[in-house]
Amino acid sequence: MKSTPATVDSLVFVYGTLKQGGSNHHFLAGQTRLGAATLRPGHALYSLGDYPGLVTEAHATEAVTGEIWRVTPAALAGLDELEGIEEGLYARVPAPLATWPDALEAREVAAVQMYLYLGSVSGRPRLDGVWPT
Ligand code: PCA
Repeated sequence: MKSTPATVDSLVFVYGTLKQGGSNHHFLAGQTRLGAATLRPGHALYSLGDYPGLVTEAHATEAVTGEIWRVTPAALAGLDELEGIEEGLYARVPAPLATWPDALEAREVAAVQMYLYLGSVSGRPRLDGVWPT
């Protein structure tokens, strides 16, 4: 599945290896960190080994934590490649935020996206909404 190519900068909520201090953070080199954020309930984070997977889970009550970044179209393309969007490993979808940085305008909050894991998390360790960096 192909995602729509961006022509302007995008806002991305990162919760895993892309976070500051994370193993894939260099993919965000030169991009702008706007601050910390949390997701609304209904999402759960699982460890898949070297990286986490975020899935929707109706009854999950924990707040998954992450960071909001403003990224160029070129950087976004690199992230999509890393996350295996075309292979269907993750999908880039709207991020339903519970809290966000002050720097974000209301209309920007609605535009934030995140990488949702599309594989199975059966038997994987469930984290409490935080991927350690
Ligand atoms: N990288 C993306 C999704 C999972 C991962 O490890 C992120 O940090 O948001």
